[in-house]
Amino acid sequence: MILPRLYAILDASAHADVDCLVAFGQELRAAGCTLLQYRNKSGNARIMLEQARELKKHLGSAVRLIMNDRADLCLAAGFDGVHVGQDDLSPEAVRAIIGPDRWLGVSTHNPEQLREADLTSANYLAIGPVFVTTSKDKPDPVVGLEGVRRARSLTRKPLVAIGGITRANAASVIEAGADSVAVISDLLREPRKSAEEFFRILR
Ligand code: TZP
Ligand code: MG
Repeated sequence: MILPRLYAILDASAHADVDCLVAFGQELRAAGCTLLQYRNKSGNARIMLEQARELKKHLGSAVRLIMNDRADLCLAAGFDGVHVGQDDLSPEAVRAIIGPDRWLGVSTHNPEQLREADLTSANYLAIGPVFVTTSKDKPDPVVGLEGVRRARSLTRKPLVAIGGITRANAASVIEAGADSVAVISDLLREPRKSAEEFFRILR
C-alpha cells in the first residue's frame, strides 16, 4: 500500500456546517488529495454519521475516506478505513470489526507505542506530534524530527507524520523518513492552493 504525500484531515470543529465541510473536502479533492480523514471530537454519534454520509456521498468515489476513532461509524457510513489512537479500541478490536480490506491506521507518540503498533495488522502508523500543534486537546510531548527518524528506524509500515506540519516544514519531515504528512490547520485558509503547494513541495 502506498500513501499519498499529503493526508488531509477534515476536522469538523473547523467548519461551520456540513455543507462547508463537504465544500472543503471538494477543494482538497480538486487539488489532488486522495486520502481524507474525518475527525470530530465534539459531535455526537448521530451528527458524526450524518456528516460522514455526506462526505461519502460527495467524495467517496474519488477519495479514500478514513474515520477517526470509530469503527462502527466507518461501517455505517461506508468509509474505507479507521484511524485509532492509544485510547480508542485496540487495533485488533478494530480489525475484527472492519475486516481485512479496509485500512487501519494507528497513532503513536513514542518508540514503545510504535513498536507495539508495528506488531498489529495496522496498514500504516502515525507518529506525532512532530511540532507544536493547536489542533489537538492535550497533545502528547512534541517528538521533533528526531522522533520521526526514530520511528522510521522501528517500522517498515508506511509512516505518517502529524502535528504542526506546514508547507514550510513538510519537506524536512519527509526527509526524516515519513512517507506522508497529515495536516489540519495549514489547509484551512485556502485548501486548494495549500494542498497544491504541499504536493509541489513534496513531489
Ligand atoms: N494528532 C497529533 S497532532 C494532531 C493530531 C490529530 C493535530 C494535527 O493538526 P495540525 O493543525 O496539522 O497541527
Ligand atoms: Mg482517537
